Amino acid sequence: MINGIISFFNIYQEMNKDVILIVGSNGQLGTVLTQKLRLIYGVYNVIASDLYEKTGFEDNFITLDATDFKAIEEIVLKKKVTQIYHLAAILSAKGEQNPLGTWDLNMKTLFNVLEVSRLHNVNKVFFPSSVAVFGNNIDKENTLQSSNLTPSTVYGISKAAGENWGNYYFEKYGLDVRSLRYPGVVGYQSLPGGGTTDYAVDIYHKAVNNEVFDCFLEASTTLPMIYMDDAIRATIELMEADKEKITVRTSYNLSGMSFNPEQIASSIKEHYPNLKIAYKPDFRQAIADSWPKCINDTAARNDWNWKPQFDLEQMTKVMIENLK
Ligand code: AKB
Repeated sequence: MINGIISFFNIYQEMNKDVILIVGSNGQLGTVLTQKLRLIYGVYNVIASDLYEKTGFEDNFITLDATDFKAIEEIVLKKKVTQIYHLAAILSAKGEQNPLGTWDLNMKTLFNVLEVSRLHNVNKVFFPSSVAVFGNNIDKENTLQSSNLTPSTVYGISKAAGENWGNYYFEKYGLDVRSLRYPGVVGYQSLPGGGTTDYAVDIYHKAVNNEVFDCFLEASTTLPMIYMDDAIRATIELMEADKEKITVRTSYNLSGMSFNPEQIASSIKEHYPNLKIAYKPDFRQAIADSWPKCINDTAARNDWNWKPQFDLEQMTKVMIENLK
């Protein structure tokens, strides 16, 4: 009798649980998203994958090169994957060192994920886009959802194209692709790599280690940013929203806060008054200058009730508490 109840429970659980594959789980967002999704769906149902295994993250991990279609297909079939979060990409600053290689990698991995999902009935796909899809010809103070997309980097071009491919797969094949245009993400749990907004994470590490911070942007360069908890919550809220509520099938503008290097430094100086900054703008200045300062995310707020919770002061407090 008890065995019968247990096996009924197991079958019930099997039938109702999504199996999620995270492609690019070692990255800044992937590291934290994997942990959060595992709290909701369980470790067994959230498969982490990346090019190499990271110490401390070996549970339910598969080594995966996402440029290899067959390798993704094999995991999806073997593990009966129902959702894919495709996080692997080369970011804005690093991408400019190798434009064609960046285009190849960002697009090939996306096509592989979309095609495998279409062929093998994956229910939902998440594709991260970015404020990098915008370029110089927009209103930078209140960048609307419908603003022109004229990106200044190959990363931005690949994200703008990716958004349109997501929309195409939805319109043509009914594949439920969902996407957010992330601002710069700031968190203590993981390090970004190769982005233009990375300075806003690095500055906290330098402050708590009492080191001078060399800032590659000018003091007055305002950019849209978001605290990690808000970024993760937005991602999960979008993915769990009812399908009929999703009216934007390219990618939703997403806003958290906006600040410049001088403002983040002042908020850190409340805790570390001796923080020293040397401003040494490099090629990343031109990238930052082409991006919005402040994002209008009315569509996300209206469609699935998005609301950020962290401002600069609160973010600085949590960052310092966790890093020091
Ligand atoms: C970058 O700086 O490239 C990323 C982004 C804003 O997409 N953090």
